[in-house]
Amino acid sequence: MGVRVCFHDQCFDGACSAAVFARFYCECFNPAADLRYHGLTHRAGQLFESDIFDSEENVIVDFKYSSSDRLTWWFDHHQSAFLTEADAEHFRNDRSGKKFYDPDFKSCTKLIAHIATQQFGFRGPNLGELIHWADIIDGAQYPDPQTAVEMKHPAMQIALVIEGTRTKGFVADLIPHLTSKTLGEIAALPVIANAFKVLYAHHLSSVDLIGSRAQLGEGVLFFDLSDQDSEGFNKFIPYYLFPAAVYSVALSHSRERTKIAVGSNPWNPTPKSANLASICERFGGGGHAKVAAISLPPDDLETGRNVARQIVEELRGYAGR
Ligand SMILES: [Mn+2]
Repeated sequence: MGVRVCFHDQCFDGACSAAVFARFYCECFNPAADLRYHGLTHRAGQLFESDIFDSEENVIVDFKYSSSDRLTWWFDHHQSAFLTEADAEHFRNDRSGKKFYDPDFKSCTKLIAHIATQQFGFRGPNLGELIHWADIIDGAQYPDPQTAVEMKHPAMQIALVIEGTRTKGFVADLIPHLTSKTLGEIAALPVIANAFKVLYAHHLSSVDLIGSRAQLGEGVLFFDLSDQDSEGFNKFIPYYLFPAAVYSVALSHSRERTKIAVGSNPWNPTPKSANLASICERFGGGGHAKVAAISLPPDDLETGRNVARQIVEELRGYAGR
């Protein structure tokens, strides 16, 4: 019996969702199922290749809905789970009892475990650690900035490798390990440990760089990395280095865009009344109330600097209140 499990690629929660679904399916439906994993990424135009749902069971976890009649299982928790209103309508009319959506869950991994346990009697021994960490990482629910930035826990090391490895099929090949090993055992696999070493060294250099560039004034941290071609940095570094920061504004630049990333410090108890999404929307960006961003064309670096400066000024008004 072929089971095609499509999951959100290069995402710790996506990989863990596929692993928990696999365990659920084997325990509750068919222990001899032939599971094949396929990573999905967001891209312009057609989201799913036409021949992707080619098995007896076709599953999507932690990724957008498809109205294909070949799709047999679906789990997601993203705010934007439906590409069109027609897809949302198709989902609302589904009577299969095998498609589930709940945006209140911090991780799709926990959503699958919850539904499988409540509705199908799934027991899933030894999956607690995986579910716990998927929920922390995907929901950014770290107890402190050290956990997020020092990456001492195996879950954080695996997550860095999953997010930072571009090799096609890499995460799909990792999922059988996630179904059967502890996170400590997986982090110790040479394929993970070696990749982690390289990515962690890069991470440490961005910690140093942000530390040397950032300026904190009236609760707002600003740093400019636009000369670096390094758009990707761990977004908790600012608060790890500067616990007194309430808000952070970062300017970065890559071949694709000039970016202004605006965030707030989840560990600083100062009340945060600024809505960062609304602020960024005024400059053509968007996001969430607590973290948002603006992307400009790569050539608009001067505009980017200006916008960043204006936002820093505005946030100083909020942080001081
Ligand atoms: Mn997710």
